[in-house]
Amino acid sequence: MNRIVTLDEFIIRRQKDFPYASGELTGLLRDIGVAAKIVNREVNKAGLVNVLGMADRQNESGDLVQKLDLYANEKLIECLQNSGECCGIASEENEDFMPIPPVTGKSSKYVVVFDPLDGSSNIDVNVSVGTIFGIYRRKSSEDGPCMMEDFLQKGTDLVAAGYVLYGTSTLLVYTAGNGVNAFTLDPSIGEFCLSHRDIQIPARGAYYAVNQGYYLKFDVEMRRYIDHCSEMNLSLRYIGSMVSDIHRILFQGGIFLYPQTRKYPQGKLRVVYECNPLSFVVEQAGGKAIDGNLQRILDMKPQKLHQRSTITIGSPDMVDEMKEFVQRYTSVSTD
Ligand code: P6P
Repeated sequence: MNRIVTLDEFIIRRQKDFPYASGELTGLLRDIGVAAKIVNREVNKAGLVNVLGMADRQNESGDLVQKLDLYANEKLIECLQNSGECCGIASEENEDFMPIPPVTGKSSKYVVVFDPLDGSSNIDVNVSVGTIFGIYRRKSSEDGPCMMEDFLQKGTDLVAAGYVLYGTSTLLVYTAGNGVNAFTLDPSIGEFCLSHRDIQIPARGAYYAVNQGYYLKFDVEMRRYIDHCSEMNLSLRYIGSMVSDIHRILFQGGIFLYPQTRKYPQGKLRVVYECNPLSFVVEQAGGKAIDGNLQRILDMKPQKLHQRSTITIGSPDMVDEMKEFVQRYTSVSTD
């Protein structure tokens, strides 16, 4: 039987791979792991809490019932604030970024971005949701508080990124730029344990993920590509939770698309909180991620904190094929 390797042990062991690591990144990843355990506890009883909350607006401990994504947001902020391992936070739930004053007098060199509970509309119907996070080295001077420039960095500048999937089991998947590893929460010991080492996304897969309901709203070349997926007998798997859809593709191969629509002419998904962290993970596993202009997502320089983008992400051969398909169709239609 393989020896259990906990997330903490793995992170600390990997820290030795970075001779100049100060332990701050290790501390940050551990803080996110703690927050994930706390959120997981509430997600697992959310249906119950929602029912109790709807009955008398209070849960069993007498606290006002909070929407779960606000709860997750608060817990992540709390865990990151108390440790002092980062000097700033930007959350999809908050309009602006939050400077974090030094806890022990020393200023941290990292900032953290996250979507505390992606796909939270699925909670009420017991479908998987997830937390997405990314960690950047600050660019502003360590003499003062973090600045907006620290959060508007390209995805290529990410130091670490990952997600927590609250599904049939709870997984934490992350990369620090040297491969992707997954840890499954063992509730009996309250630890994330290494369960999938050095994940490699299949070059192609049997699934495509897109909101088929928007088919008639997509540009014609995107509709033709989606027709091509059907002609290739791919199976459509789309549950409205990006973390869950990407997780399936990371493990089994496939392609996820969120093209532009009239409602979301720039695309719906957020560059800082969703596209960049998940694209970093997928690229580290051998996959690809491009935007509607067929440009690499990670090369994009965000101009605003809540900037949105179109995205095609997944197996490398399928993303390349989609790119060629769209280029060929666009060139033919503009000739
Ligand atoms: P639509 C959830 O709200 C989310 O941000 C992603 O997790 C998900 O992939 C997407 O939006 C679903 O959007 O427009 O298909 O419902």
